Amino acid sequence: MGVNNKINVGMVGYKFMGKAHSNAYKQVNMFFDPDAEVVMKAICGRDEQGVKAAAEKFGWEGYETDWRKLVKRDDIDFIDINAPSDAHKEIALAAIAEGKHVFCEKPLALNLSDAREMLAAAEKAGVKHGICFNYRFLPAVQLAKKIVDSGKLGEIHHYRATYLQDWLVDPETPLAWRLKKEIAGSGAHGDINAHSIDLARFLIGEFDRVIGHNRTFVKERPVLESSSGLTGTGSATEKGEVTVDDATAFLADFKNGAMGMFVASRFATGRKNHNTFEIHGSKGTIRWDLENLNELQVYFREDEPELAGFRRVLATEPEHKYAGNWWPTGHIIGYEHGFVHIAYEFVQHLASGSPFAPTFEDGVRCQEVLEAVDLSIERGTWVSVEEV
Ligand code: SOE
Repeated sequence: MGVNNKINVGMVGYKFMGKAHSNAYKQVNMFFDPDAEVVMKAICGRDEQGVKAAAEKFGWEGYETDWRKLVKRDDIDFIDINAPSDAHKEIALAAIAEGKHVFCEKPLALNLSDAREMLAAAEKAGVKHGICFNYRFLPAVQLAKKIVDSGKLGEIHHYRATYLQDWLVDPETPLAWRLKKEIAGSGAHGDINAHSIDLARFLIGEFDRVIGHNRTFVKERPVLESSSGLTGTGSATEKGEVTVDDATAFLADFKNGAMGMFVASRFATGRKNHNTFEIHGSKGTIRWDLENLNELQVYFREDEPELAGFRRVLATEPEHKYAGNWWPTGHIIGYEHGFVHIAYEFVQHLASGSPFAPTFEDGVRCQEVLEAVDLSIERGTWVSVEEV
């Protein structure tokens, strides 16, 4: 892997996730001791002025304006894809054909068949692959996983998740690429329920069946010249149709017998990035909220009755995975640190073959649940995840 113990990354995308991933690669070398140094070879984007400025600002050695050229470069070991969702499959298949390992933003693809094609291609080519479900890699979420796996919660009865934002509640917010089905694949459902589905699979296991419903509250929005990022920039000229969900909620049965409740919305006024889970077991409960990402609320029935109650664990101690790589006890970390941790683990996976998840397999499993919910909405009935 790599030359002189270096791992050379080429990245497609230079906006929001491009910045988050660039920051992650820079910080891996500074705060972790990877088995190979990450070299930020080239960042790629269609707009030369924009991608050139990003390369200089983010610290890339160079830039490309055509991903077809990037994936062919001999001085690159893996391709990081964080372009809009409709580009994931074509870029990944081309990179895999060139023998490149691939690290892709979520959701893996526009739909399940594309996601399955990407997984099959990566497995056939024998390249390594990963998907950026970054929230698994925050210390408090790693602690949640450790608690569940230890059996300290007992039998899991309920898993409740929300992913609530409100950046679309103003009907004058312009039509961005995330609101067009042909580019994003789906709206709040594929964008943020995807995270909740992955966290549930990571923490308590596989889904059995689902039933959902959804809304598109605002059916058309102002169209801007450049509909980049979350909301776009420029002056509105006309209105365009919103072709994705603004909110999707669903019930779930897990294979382990737990009951699931999920809701993702971009119209949850006042909630900015309210990614939460609460897990109720026969012996205790844990609750996590991205807006307080260093904290895990815990409740254990074994506590003395007069002292029973939820208490806050601050996951910033050396005992908490990844926390010790940053600062002394109690010095909290932020949203961007989950990306540094997943980047470190993927680089280690490439450099020394250490285990890595989530892979494209997890991307496919997530897409299966997403599409089972969509099918259940069409039919108005429960749908088994194995059916899609
Ligand atoms: C917008 O909903 C968004 O940027 C998602 O695309 C990310 O995956 C999530 O982590 C934050 O919100």
